[in-house]
Amino acid sequence: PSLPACTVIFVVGAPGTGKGTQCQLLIEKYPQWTHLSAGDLLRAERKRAQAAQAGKGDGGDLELANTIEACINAGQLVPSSITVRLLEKGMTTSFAANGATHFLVDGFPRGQDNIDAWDAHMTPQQHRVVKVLDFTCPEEVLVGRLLERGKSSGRSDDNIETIRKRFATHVQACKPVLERYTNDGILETIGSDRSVDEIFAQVETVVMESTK
Ligand code: UP5
Ligand code: MG
Repeated sequence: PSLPACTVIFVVGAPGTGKGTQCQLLIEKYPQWTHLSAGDLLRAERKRAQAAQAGKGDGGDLELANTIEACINAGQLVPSSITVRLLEKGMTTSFAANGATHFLVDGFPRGQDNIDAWDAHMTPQQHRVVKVLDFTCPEEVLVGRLLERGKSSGRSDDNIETIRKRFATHVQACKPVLERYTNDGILETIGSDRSVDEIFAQVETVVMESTK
């Protein structure tokens, strides 16, 4: 089935600012929201295609998997067409499975090219972006969090070299995103050098206000 009118909140900010953590807390408390992490979708797509190549999965495109792998390991952005396709598929699948119409899109958009691809594929009527949460935190705090997580995350980009590249990409690409949604009047900056609970109290308030 095609998607009805949906409500979208983008959750952006540097690596390690707690995008995933806060989205997870929000969906636990408010099950009408669905969490779609662009990074998780890309990692799942990579895995699916790699498994298919090894003869275990249900099909997949090795070239696609290699592109995703190379970009993630270099801390660079995956081509927008791939990411937007996965997000659209994620929304459609969630709607078909459980009627989901409220989406927290985590880790996207990360640059002008992402915005352009979203605007080209999605219609404002059907995919209404009501808020953009921008998490901010000093980089040295984030490096500490990511190195700690890297001990157990299994993520190929949680090492100091790639972490540095992820920050460089973020700094270089994020400006037009913040400008665009500031102009649209929907940007909310959320200081993330605080406890998870303190941040969540603000996130929760903003999300509730924006969907009243
Ligand atoms: N933690 C969380 N909150 C804390 C707090 N308040 N105090 C102390 N610790 C806190 O948190 C990170 C760690 O910090 C965890 O251990 C957590 O417990 C702790 P998390 O919630 O995971 O932060 P998050 O912001 O989600 O960090 P993540 O590493 O996922 O952010 P990235 O933006 O780097 O990762 P993402 O998965 O979005 O993207 C990965 C790569 O995919 C990108 O580099 C890029 O190559 C590619 N990508 C695209 O190309 N396009 C996209 O649109 C998306 C991704
Ligand atoms: Mg994340």
